[in-house]
Formats: sequence, structure tokens, C-alpha cells
Amino acid sequence: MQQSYHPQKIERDAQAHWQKTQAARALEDAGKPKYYCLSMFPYPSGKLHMGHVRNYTIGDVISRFHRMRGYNVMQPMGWDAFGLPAENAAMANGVPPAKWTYDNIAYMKKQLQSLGFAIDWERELATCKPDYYRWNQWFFLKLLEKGIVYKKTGTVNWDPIDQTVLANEQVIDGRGWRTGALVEKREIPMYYMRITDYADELLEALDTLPGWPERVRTMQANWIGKSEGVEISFPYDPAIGVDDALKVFTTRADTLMGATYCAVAAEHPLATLAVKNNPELAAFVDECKRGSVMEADIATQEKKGMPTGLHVLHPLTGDKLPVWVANYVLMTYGEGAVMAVPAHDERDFEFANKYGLSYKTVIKSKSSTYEKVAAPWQAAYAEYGLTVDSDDFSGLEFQQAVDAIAIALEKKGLGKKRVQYRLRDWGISRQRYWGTPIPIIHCASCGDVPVPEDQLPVVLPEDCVPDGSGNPLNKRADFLACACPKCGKAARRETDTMDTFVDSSWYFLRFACAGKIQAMVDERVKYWLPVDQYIGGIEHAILHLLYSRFWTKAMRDCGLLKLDEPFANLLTQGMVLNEAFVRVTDSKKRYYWTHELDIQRDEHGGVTAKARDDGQAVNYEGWTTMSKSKNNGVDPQQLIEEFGADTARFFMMFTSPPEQTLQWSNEGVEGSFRFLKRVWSLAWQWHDKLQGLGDSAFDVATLKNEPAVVVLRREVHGVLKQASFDIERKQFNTVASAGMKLLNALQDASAKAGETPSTLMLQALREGLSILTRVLYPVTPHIAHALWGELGFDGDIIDAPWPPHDPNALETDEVELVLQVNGKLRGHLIVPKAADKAQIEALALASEVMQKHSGGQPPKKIIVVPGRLVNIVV
Ligand code: ANZ
Ligand code: ZN
Repeated sequence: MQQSYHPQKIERDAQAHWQKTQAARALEDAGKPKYYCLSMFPYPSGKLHMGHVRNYTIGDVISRFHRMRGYNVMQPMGWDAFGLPAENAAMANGVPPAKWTYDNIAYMKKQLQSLGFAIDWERELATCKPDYYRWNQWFFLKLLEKGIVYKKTGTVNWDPIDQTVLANEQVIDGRGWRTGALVEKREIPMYYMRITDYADELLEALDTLPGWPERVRTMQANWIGKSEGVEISFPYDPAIGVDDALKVFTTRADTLMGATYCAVAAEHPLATLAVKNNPELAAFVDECKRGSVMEADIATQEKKGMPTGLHVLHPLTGDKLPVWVANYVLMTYGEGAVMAVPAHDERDFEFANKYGLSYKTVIKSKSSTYEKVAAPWQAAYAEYGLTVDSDDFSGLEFQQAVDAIAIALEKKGLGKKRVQYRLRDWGISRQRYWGTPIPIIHCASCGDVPVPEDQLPVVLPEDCVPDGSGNPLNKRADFLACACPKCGKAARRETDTMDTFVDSSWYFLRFACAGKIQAMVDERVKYWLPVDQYIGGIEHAILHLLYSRFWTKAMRDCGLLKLDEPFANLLTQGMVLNEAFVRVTDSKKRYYWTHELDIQRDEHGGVTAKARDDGQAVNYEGWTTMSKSKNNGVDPQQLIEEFGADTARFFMMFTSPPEQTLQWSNEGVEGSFRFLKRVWSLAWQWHDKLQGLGDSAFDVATLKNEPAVVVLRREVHGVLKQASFDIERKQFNTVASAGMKLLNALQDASAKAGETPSTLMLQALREGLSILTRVLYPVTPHIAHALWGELGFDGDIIDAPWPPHDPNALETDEVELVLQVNGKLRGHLIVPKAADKAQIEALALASEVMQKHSGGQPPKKIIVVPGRLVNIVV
């Protein structure tokens, strides 16, 4: 055994061994309970960042621990390989996205391997490979057949200079990211998936996922956004000359008698009608259409509007209400129109105030004695209360009022109760190159024709280099030209590709069916699914998880699966943070690397910094997410090269519980490294003497004579018991600190044992080291693997079970005796329960109390009352 700890060699050897023995290979085995542990697969952006390291270490700790617990564990890995960054990189370097992507995959795979994750690489997949994405295409066509995929026009961002569609993230402050041109909205035909058909199930089934964080379930529920309300029709004023009605959706039908105007979205047909002969309104409508469609923006932007000059009739009173176009009404929600109740709705209140529209109070507070109403117009009263001033509907509670008004409306044929979802259908068409080609052929005579199954996959050419002027597939005659599957005439292939969320919506199913198969999935999904533990970032709490749940249900309904939910348990890991330093000059921000700064810290946690180059102050921004733009990232590669993978892994697990943020600390990294060195030296110190010792049972009778062994074992098994509890509940930080406690206990005992410890002590040390090694193993598998071998334990640690704690070791508890000197209480003495009179006397004499009160004299007499007290007479 090497005397000192050389992580590079240890890690290389351990990894080579695991590779040779195919240690992480997962095969279906009906004889064992399965455990599918999945970390969200990475986008191959170039190299790993700390967020990846943390995510995959958590997954690896869980995987290795479950294997120790006797599970048949599968931990796969793959690449979310399509997407925009590859196209941007291509534009910057002139390299085809395919080459860039494959190179990145190769490099990142090496990095992952150097971290020693127990990944079954036989299951590796990249979503940009035809044998994967052909099934995106195949399933798309299945859903098209079933009507779950359909085509309609959708709105896109159009860059008028580049003549291309921009993704949302390519629009910066309303302008194209490359050209700076004002972005326009365009209506183009796109494909949609009817996820709204599943809205209710997606919502209800959240209750069947107790293994998900409450926060994520709430986010999903809000995203689905179920509202129970009433759909109300406001008949057109006869002056409009069209016999129709304006439909609105409201969750507050109880306020109907307080509606004073109606407002419609700029895209609403009534707005379109009104702009004829009204150029001013037309200009306003155009302005609104250009604005953001993001809901968050709409909620915060200044409310603006214009009257249409048209009126509708109140469905119950027949009053004439003006219709306005307002920028706070969304075309994509409800009916694209609202009945406005300024007295009780904040948005309507703000709007009415601004434009001098009238309001009428129809709800008063139930709880307060005074009538809390909106007048004199400081704020809307938006709470539930009792209806007032509402004719036949006065004096009612919220639900009573809604019910009564709904019935009255229904009688007139002007309304009914309805459930409304915020969730929209999933638009999957992207006008981009690097994605799954949508398998449709456009024929001049037959229209849109699905690519026949035997012509799948529609292969994406891998040698295109996008130049920013739109989808390069449009210039590829070899891709575009095809024969119409129906009539055989020359036709044109669709060049839109699928949203990359399609790729990640089912990769976890494909992992279960490794190898060449002639189907999307096979019966092995039955064995492996659902995923027992899914681990990833909170940024995927909504879309990715919702799409995956939808996709799974859609596959189920096509008879491909018998599975309702793909992920039984979800862990969302916290972000990795570092300190950031910034200087702002002329409103330009420059972020500094710490190595460019001299940093001073005072005892109150205050931080000041000066740039080394000019000696001028730089502001401390505090802890923020590590990011390229803030120059505060730490490269995992450097960390691994300097300290080894185990140190990186230990630091990550030790510093915070997995769900919390993690603050970077160089001292923490160095401390982790020192700890592993100490573990190694302790093992080195004893490994010779431990050779040849077998597993031993510790029986109470022999232990009686060795209190030091009892103390050591009590500490070791006590810590182990806690660690077993903590690792089960994924509190890995305390598992890592258990490793530290175990080391301290062993070092203590080892120091006291001296050069020639008893056999019993040797056995206790051996046991302690075997427990320490196994407690550390899930977190730092390389050093554990090496020590396991060096210390002569049986077999491979990867197959070793998690150690059970010995309840007897805990039970042989210590007792606390009263310690007297000359009959006076001077303190307490803790002794092993098993200690006899002589041992208790020895412990009493060695105690601090005795040293202090004896004046260096030997005692005249020691009286021991077992279980009670010791009295020293001096
Ligand atoms: C009248 C009213 C009175 C409303 C009141 C609220 C308070 P949720 O819960 O999100 O479903 N609304 C309906 N369609 C809209 C659209 N296309 N754009 C903007 N707002 C729209 O919200 C339903 C409420 O949001 C509806 O109830 C409507 O305003 C508004 F004291 O109608 B309410
Ligand atoms: Zn045709």
C-alpha cells in the first residue's frame, strides 16, 4: 500500500477496474427489486459545469447506495443533443452543428467518466441520432392520425432583415439579436400537440406523486391553471349591424352587475371590425400586436387602451356598455375578451382610473362593520364578499351569487358555467435546422402528406452550416426534393423541425430499451419504469416535466405503455453559487475574476475588493449562481486535476443538503482533500496489522475487559446508525460529516491504543475502518474501492452491502456516576456500563476533578458504589 494518498492513480485504477468488470452494467433481473436512478441528461454545450457535477454526483450517490441495499440499479446517461446553441456555434466558427455536437459529447463523456459515475454506458443515446429521432417522427404521425397532433397558424417572431424566424431568447428588447431590427409578429402554419386534452388528468395525477417536491407540484398546477367560472355573452348593440354577441370568461360572475365596460384583445374579431375606418385605432392595434406575448410582461406593462366606438348590451340589464381594446387582455386566454368590473378587479380599476371610465360597487366586505368598498377609488376591492346593489342578486355570498346569475343567464341563453385552463396546446414546430425533421411532405395536388412509416426516418443532413439567414434546409435541394407518397408527383419536404422538448419527453423510456430494437420501446419498460428517482434542476419544474408526463400518457393511450406517470420521485438540486465582483462604468458592467482582485474581508462579513491592474475599487455583488457572464464559474476539470474526483464529490455532498444552494469555497475543497488524506493515512497506519484478521463477533463478556473498545464501537455504531437514517432521506451532507466523525473516533482510539493494541482493539479498528469505508463509498467511491482492497476486505466494495449497525454496541451504554472528593460532590464521571470496580477506580483517578482536588497526593481510599457514585478520600 502506498503511504500517501495519490488520487490520480487511485481513481484511474478504480475506473479501469469498473470498466473491465462492467460493474455498472444493468440487466433486467426479476429476482431483485429494480431501482432506476436518472439524472436529467445534459445538453452537450462543450464542457461540464459545477451544476452538472453536483447533479450527477447526487445521482451517483443514490445509485451506489441503492446497490448496497440490494437493488438492481440502472443509472443511464445520454445527450440532449439538438438545439439552438449548436447553430450559434456553427455561425461563429463555421463548423456544422453535428460536428460541434459530437465533439462536445466526446469531451464531456470523458469528463463524466473521470468523475467515476457508475453509469451504464451501453445505454448511452444522443437525441440527434436518426435511430432515436425516427421515433419522434413515428410517434408524431401516430398522434396526427389520432388527432392529438394538428395544424393551425401560430405567431412567431420575425426578423425582417435576416428574413428569419427568431426563437424567444433571440429577441432582446424587441429586436433581433443579430440584426438589431425591430422584430415583427408573423402568423405561420405550425403543428400543435393537444396537451390540453390531458389538462385534467395532468392536474389530478399530481396528487399521486407524493415523492415530488410540493413546490414543483404547485408550479405545475398553476401552469395548468384550472379556473371554474362562467362564460357570458354580451349581445352586440344593434348599431353594430351584426347579430352576434361578445363572449367573455369570468371567475367572478358575482360581479356581473358591476360591469361597466368590456375590453377585447387587439387580435379579437371585434377589434378587427372596429379598425375599419378608424386609422388611429388601427395604429394602436398594430402596436399591441407587436408587443410581447409573454404573460409576465403583460402583467407588469403599463395598461393602455382605446375605445372601439362600439357597444354591447349587458346580458341582464340591457344597458349599453362601451367596448375598448386593451393591452392587458390576452387573445390566448378565455375568450380574448373580458367584462370589466373596475370596482372589484385591480386591472380594470387601474384602466378605468386612467381613462375616466365609470365603476359600480357590487360587493361589500363580510367581515368589517363599515362598508369596505372601492370608493373613493384608491383601490379595487377584489376580495369575496356579499353582493350589494345587484337587483335580485343582492345579499348573496360568492357561490350563491354565481349560481343564481349563471341560472339567470342560462335561461336567457346568454351564459353557462365552464371550466377554463390556462394551459395551451404545445406548439412543436420550429423554423430551425438542428432538430428532428417534421415528417410531412407538401404536394401541390394532395396537400400535406405524412411520410409513410417505411420511409422513416427522415434523416437530417449533418453537413449544413447555418449562416443566420434562416433555416439552411431551405437551400438543400437534396433534402427538399421528394416524391409525393400519394400521387408520386414531385413534392417538397417540410423543413420545420420539432421543439427539442420533444426529444427529452421520452428519453427515459428509451434508456430502458438499450440496443438495436425495431420499435419505439419494448417490454423492458415494464421492468424499469417508472423512474424511481429523477434528479435535476428546478428550471425544468414546469415544461420538461409536464411534457414528459403528457407524452407518457399519450404513449399509454396508443397502447405502447402501461404507465400513468414516468417519475415516482423527484429531487430538484440547488444551484451552485459563488461570489461575484462587478464594476460599473458608464452603465457598462464588468465582472472580475477573483484572481484579478485583492479581496479584504472584515470580521463582520464585509467584503471589499480592488482590481489588481488599476488599484481601484470593485463592488462586491454577493453570492450568485455561477455563470459565464459573471466570471465566477469554477471549472470542474481543474478541480479534478488538482485534487481528484473524490475531493470534488465529497466537497459537493458535504457542503449543503442536495436541495439547498451550495456556496463555493476553496477552503472547503482543500478541507475535503485533507480529510481524504487523513482517511488514507489512518488506513495505511493499520493495514499491516489488520492483515489476516477475519470478521469477528464482539461478545459482551470479553468486551468487559476492554472499555476502550466499547467506547470506540459505541461511537462508530452510533454514527453509523445516524448515517443510515440520513442517507435514506438523502441528507448527504450529514452522511459526509458522519465520515468525519468516524475518522475522528478511529484516530482517537488508534492514538490511545499505541503500538501494540489488543486483538480485540485491532478487530474493533478493522470493523471501524470497514464501516468508514462503506459510509464514504457512495460519495467517494475511488478511495473507498482502493482502501477496501488494501485493508483486505472481501470482494469488491461495489458489491458490498451497506453496513448494519450493531444495536448491542449502542446498548452497552455508559453510565454517569457521581464523583465525590471527601464526600463532597465535585463532578460526574462517565464510565462504560461494563466497567468493573478496578476500571472505575482507574478512570476516577485519571479524571480532571481528581487531578484538581488531590494536590498531587495519592488517595487514601476510593469507595465505589456501582451504578451510583465514586468517593475519593484524600
Ligand atoms: C370579471 C371579473 C371581475 C374578473 C372581478 C375578475 C375579478 P383566472 O382566475 O386566471 O382564470 N380574464 C378572462 N379572460 C381574460 C383574457 N383573455 N385576458 C386577460 N384577462 C382575462 O382569471 C379569470 C379572470 O381573468 C376573469 O374574471 C377575467 O376577469 C380575466 F372582480 O372577469 B374577471
Ligand atoms: Zn400528391
